[in-house]
Amino acid sequence: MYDPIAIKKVAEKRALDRTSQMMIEKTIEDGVETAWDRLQAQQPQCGFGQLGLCCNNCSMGPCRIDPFGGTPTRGVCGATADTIVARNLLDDLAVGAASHSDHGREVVETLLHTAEGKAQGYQITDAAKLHLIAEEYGIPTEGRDDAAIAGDLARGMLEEFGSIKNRIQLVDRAPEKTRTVWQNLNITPRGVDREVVEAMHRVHMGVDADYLNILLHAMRTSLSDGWGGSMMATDCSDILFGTPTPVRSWVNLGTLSRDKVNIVLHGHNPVLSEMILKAVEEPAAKEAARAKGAAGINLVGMCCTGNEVLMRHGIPIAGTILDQELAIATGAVEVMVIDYQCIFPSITATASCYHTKVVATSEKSKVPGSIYKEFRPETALDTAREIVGMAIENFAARDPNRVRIPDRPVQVMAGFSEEAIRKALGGTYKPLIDAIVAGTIKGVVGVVGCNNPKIREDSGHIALGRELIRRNILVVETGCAAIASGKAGLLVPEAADLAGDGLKAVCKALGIPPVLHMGSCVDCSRILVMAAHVADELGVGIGDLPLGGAAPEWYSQKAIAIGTYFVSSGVYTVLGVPPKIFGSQNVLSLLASQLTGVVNASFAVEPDPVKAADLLEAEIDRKRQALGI
Ligand code: BF8
Repeated sequence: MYDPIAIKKVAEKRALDRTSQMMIEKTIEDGVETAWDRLQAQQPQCGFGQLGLCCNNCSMGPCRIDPFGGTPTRGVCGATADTIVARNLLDDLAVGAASHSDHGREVVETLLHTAEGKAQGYQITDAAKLHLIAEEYGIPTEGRDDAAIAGDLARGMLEEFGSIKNRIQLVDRAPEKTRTVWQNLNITPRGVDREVVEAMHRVHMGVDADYLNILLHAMRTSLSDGWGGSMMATDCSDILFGTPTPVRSWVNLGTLSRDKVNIVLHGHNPVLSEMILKAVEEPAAKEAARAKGAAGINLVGMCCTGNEVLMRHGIPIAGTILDQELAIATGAVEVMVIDYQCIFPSITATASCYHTKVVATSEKSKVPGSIYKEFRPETALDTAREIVGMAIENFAARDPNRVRIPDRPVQVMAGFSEEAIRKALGGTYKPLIDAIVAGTIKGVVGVVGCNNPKIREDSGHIALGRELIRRNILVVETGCAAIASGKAGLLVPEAADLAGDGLKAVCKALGIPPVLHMGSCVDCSRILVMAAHVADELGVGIGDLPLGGAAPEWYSQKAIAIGTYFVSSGVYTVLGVPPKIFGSQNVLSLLASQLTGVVNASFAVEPDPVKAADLLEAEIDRKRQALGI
């Protein structure tokens, strides 16, 4: 017999949000394993691995280096701590850059299929953005139809992946001063695939042994993601599905419905989620759901694909990466549709404790125990209808006695694309710049990234976000960080009351929240574009701006890529979870201090959110001073 008070205490320790806590309690009562239980089972975690000192790259190993200066000091091949730590970091970063960029490639391919009339259910929604980007690529637009322009643009972008040009096009969006820094360091990204392939080459035994050289390539690889693969994902998603504008919706596990068929969209690519949304909205689907005794169909998002449909359509979002098992534990999810990234391989084991069906849709991301429905642009809508039909059928299998859904979803305002922010400011960044110069707003910090069961869910994001806005620092967010802020009520204009007087006045005047939801993780590219516009208006580089970045609860390789392209672009970035680099003093001091002399930004590691806010504010002050404001 469980002790309800003890269970409550465990839940409170694991998560900040009450709805997540309620479902953690249910997982314990139901005997369902979660990431927190698995983290506990892994204790103590490998100390060599945590320091980055374990090398498992080849079969002369695995090797490890004594972190206390004893032996062994080298792996079997002769690699030192510096080499091993730097190589492991590049390896992780390349995985992250590849994940964002491969997602980007699929969106670009869908644009191409759409242009060629081969994609079922897709269309060009934002023709104005299509024209603007086509012009950047030097593609003629005058007198041509959108399909022809889109075809040329998609082909031009696909060429960027295996480019032979030595420089990707979207780099031109960066301010000249920032581009010059990259040129001088020889880290201007050449092609998205090229940088990742070269990273894989460099980490092979007997190739790059110079930690500095390895880290420079890590920076270049990250830039090919931020200003390449991710930026293309954002741009082409906007062209296909619309550029987000402010929209109201709801967030947390309370968005699941007691009397409707619940479908959870989990993963990253809007190419999938947009079609499921279309299929759900068809009258025939609604009718079929009613015929099965349901009050309708309730579509909710999870993780970044949830952010995509929240941003563009106001579809409610159930939660972050750590909420995926908790959503199933409500006992009310008929189908969880997955594509890729941040999907626990154990999700089907969780689903098997209830009636939930997990439907995998990507050929590159299959999960044992799931039902596989391959999603291809040519047959997308048919497949989406089939998946929705499966969910409706499964409603009858729901056991009402095992259903528990938390009350009270929280309202959010999302949809702050770079274009929407500029529009809210009256078409130019001048009002924001004026407010920054006047000190009404001290600076801007991008709080991004994941949840990690090592940190009480959402607590890092929320404490940091609140601390920053209190100090008159505008916060822009993506990914799970933005979802966390939504749950805590920071994504509504009324949250301006929690901000310092200056930021509060600006938010009230514009009717915007002090924490702006800018989208999914690939949409960190929106933050780069916003920074580039502001820098251009001031005639400086991004590294000169009073900006900061933070990933208080990060876990993924993608977050390493994001953090590194932030820093490489000139944005000082504070991590709340230590990266696996503490085994090399040289790597540490390069990333945490020496980089400042080169890109005017560096990394810091600070798990305490208030101290992290201190660091970010100090950096903002340093940059304000240098700008003479
Ligand atoms: O790409 S923030 S846990 S869901 S990796 Fe994953 Fe991290 Fe969430 Fe989105 Ni991003």
